[in-house]
Amino acid sequence: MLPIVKGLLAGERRALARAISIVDNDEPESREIIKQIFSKTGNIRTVGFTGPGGAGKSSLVGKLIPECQALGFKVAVLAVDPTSPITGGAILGDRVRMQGNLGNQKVFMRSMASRGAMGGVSKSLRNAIRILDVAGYNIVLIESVGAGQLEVEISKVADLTVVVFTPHTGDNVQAVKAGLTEIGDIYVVNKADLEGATSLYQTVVDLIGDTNRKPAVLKTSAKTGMGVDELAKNIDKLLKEKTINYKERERKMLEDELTDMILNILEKKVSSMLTQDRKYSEFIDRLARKEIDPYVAAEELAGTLFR
Ligand SMILES: Nc1nc2c(ncn2[C@@H]2O[C@H](COP(=O)(O)OP(=O)(O)O)[C@@H](O)[C@H]2O)c(=O)[nH]1
Ligand SMILES: [Mg+2]
Repeated sequence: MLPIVKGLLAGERRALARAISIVDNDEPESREIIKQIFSKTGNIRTVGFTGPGGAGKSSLVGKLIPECQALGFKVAVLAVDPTSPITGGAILGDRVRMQGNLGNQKVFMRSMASRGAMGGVSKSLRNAIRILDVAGYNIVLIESVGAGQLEVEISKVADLTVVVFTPHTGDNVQAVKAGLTEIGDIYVVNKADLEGATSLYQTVVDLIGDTNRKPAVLKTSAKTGMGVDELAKNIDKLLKEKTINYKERERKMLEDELTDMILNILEKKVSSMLTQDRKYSEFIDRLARKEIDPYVAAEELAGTLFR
């Protein structure tokens, strides 16, 4: 067994931080670490937090940490920001710690950059979650700092997704509609201490709360703490409900992961085959001379690759 894996199983923080760096940077050792821990995984639960920047995700996660700990969870927090060159907690350092977690020794917090190939975020995250799992954590709160594709990638690895809105992020109805109506298991209108929160809450209930899925819609204030305990209870309840079918869910997640990994391998293989194939540049020449069209060129080339 690798010393770092021994450290992980013993719950050593340095081993944990190092192991997460290794998978985040996709270092060669990741493969051996995952190989040695994989059979021991499957116990941790994951909650993703998404929503516009400034909605209060970090502040809310900061307040949720002690609430989740009070419910008996051993809590870890991951912030994912592929646009930031900084790793190791700098992004989280600000808000989460400010929310009274500075002396909270039990929580593990970490930022991940996960730049690189498409699917890179999901890959690093899946492996970081496994590492936290064998290190004894049983819930991980994942904050997505970016938007769009990142939200989709995080929802692929999260058991539950919490979407956070706030009355002060521009056109609210647009924000509510913009692709976030499908992914949330819980919707939160944060900054309930500010004006406009009640009307936004009503908007969200009208647009989302009444759909077939009937997701919970809650009001919180990360500033005053109002509603945070309710949010923690809802998360706990939903995780318990989903745990009933957990093996099924895990199977689906593993299927997604396997597909991602195979596509990744094939993409690399095909790129290198193409660049080495003389026919490839011939076809490009013929395309440039307009002797053939792109459909014919692509089909013929693909045909020769997979003969
Ligand atoms: N008034 C008020 N301000 C809040 C609340 N939650 C967060 N904020 C403030 O909103 C800003 C953005 O919060 P942050 O947690 O960094 O948002 P994130 O970008 O979604 O992570 C900060 O200045 C917070 O102090 C809240 O419930 N009420
Ligand atoms: Mg944040």
